[in-house]
Amino acid sequence: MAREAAPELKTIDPAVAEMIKRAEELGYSTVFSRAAKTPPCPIGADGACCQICDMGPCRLVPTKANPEPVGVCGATRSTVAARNMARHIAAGTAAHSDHGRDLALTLLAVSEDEAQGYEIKDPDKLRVVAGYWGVKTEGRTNREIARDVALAALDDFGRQRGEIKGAKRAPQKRIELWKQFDLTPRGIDREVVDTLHRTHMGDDQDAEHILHGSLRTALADGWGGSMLATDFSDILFGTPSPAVTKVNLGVLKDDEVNIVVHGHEPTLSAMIVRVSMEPELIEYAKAKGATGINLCGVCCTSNEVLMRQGIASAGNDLNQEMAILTGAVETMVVDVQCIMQALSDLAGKFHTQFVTTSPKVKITGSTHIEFDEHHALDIARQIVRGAIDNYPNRKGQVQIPNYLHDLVPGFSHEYIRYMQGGALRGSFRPLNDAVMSGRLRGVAGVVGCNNPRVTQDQAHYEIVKEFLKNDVLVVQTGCGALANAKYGLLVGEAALEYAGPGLREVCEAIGIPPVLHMGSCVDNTRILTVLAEMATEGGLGEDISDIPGVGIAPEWMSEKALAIGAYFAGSGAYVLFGVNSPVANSEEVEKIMSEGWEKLVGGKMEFVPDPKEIVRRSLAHIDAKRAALKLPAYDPNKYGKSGDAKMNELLKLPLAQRQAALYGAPVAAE
Ligand code: MSK
Repeated sequence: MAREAAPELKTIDPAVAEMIKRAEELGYSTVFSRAAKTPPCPIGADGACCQICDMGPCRLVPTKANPEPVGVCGATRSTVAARNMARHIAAGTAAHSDHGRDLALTLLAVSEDEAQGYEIKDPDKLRVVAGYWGVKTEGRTNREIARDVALAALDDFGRQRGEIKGAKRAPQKRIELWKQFDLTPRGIDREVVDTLHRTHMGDDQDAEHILHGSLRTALADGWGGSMLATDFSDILFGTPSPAVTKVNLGVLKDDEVNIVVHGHEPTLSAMIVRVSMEPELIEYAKAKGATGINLCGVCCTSNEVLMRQGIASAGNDLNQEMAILTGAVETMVVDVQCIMQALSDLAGKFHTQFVTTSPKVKITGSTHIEFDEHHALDIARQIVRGAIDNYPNRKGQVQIPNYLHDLVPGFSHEYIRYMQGGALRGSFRPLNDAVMSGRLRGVAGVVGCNNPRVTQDQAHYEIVKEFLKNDVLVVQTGCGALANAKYGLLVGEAALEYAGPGLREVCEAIGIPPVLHMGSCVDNTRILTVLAEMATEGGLGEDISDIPGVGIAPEWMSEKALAIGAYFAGSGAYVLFGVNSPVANSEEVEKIMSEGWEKLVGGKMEFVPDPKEIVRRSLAHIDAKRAALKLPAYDPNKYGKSGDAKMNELLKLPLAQRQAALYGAPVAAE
């Protein structure tokens, strides 16, 4: 299928639109202009290109004369599409899991008192997590426990025999199903290597078998590397709970030293947050003519400090260049993943210092200040001081788009449990009851990236609004969460404006937004945990595949998104991807990932470019799951007559009628 170069309408974000215009006026390129100039390769886009050996690359594009082309070795379209997909999933799993490994190493360093500035922020979570890893807690110090937990986690990466520990956190029925079909991940690194090996030239050539292996690799991400990344981040930096903060380019300040953190890891960014509040550094900034230090983020490093420290966000993935285009960013500090190479060149056109920090990531033209957890505070101070020194170097006019919105991030699964009954009686019972009664039609996770091949944020926004109207409670992570935060969907008031009557009652009763921000893209594991809790709570079947719910990545672009989609499918969820199908060249592969996986594991993965069709299929799936559970069919008119909605109606009545409605009779005046 031919793909568009880029949409006419590049974004629905007015702040980004303003910066695109500025870039055009200045003659600078952006991701949008490059997307327009560089149409996607029609062969690669459909998964039709095989590059795994030097007899090719082979282009397996069917023609009238040759409807079933094969590669030089005889590889079919299905083998090639499946192999490409499996390699994407392995790369996504590697990225997430290596992030998890770094956090395990930081936890180990903290336990040995070798990590400058770090501490165990959530000892309660440490003890809960210790239970998952079989580490004894009684009579032991936090450090002793942390050491054993970190070492146990590191063992899971290199495990050669047995199973990863995280897989035991799935519902029992799922654990048995994985065992039956040989899908339980063994070691995290082992599964990545297994996929890379089996997709080497001359190995696995059965599309179904290749994809089966990739499913196990993806599960090693979801229930392994990503899950421990989330857990260890919470232990080290605090388990998120709701707080009000702000999002979009308007968070930049024209009279302060602006530092933007970008990438994925919380390790260095948490230290930058800390030192940017140090009085000596604030005084130093004032001495350079600024009124203070303004820290904000983009992408998922932003999500990490947004949900824990309430640090404002300059936006999602396609906002990264836009922040620099304001001319107001002194320093952009990046760690790993989703960092565009173009940032380096663009930063050079302004005064912005572009700082890479990961030992794995150097970008030509950047300043490299390598991060090392043993000297984290010193490194953070060096970066902040450098930004302050750069403040007097601003060139040209600063132009900060005046757009920003409140949001409420921080809905960890622990908080979601707590908000349904408090510290002592917290459970997932009220959520399950709301779905069972039909007050909530179902639940949806809308996650993932931006992609300039489609209008920025539009699919995220349109799909989520439709879900809310249809009483579907939405949880979001990553750039999807930041997208809808920009348009005001992640605040309590959004329930009044966008939610259907049943969902609105739930939001009013608990006091939550209709869209819950659950963290960064590695934190999709929090959604897995919620689904596992719902499945074991009772009333919605016994497995994740029974729950009336869906997962959507409407504007995906990253290999990590494919790994996430595959681990949700392997856990029993129906997952829909927008934009395009990277396996479009093989109907057989599309069928294996949808019908085949559904038969095998109860979950499936489909690629559906049209957002309206995504909503239609999602609601049909939710209703079918409701019917299978013998729950009442969803009725949009059944609820909405209680709570604030009811009070608002009553307030319109004359006093006597209102009292009669409330108390059965008018109340006599004293
Ligand atoms: S940052 S992986 S663009 S969500 Fe996590 Fe955003 Fe996707 Fe990167």
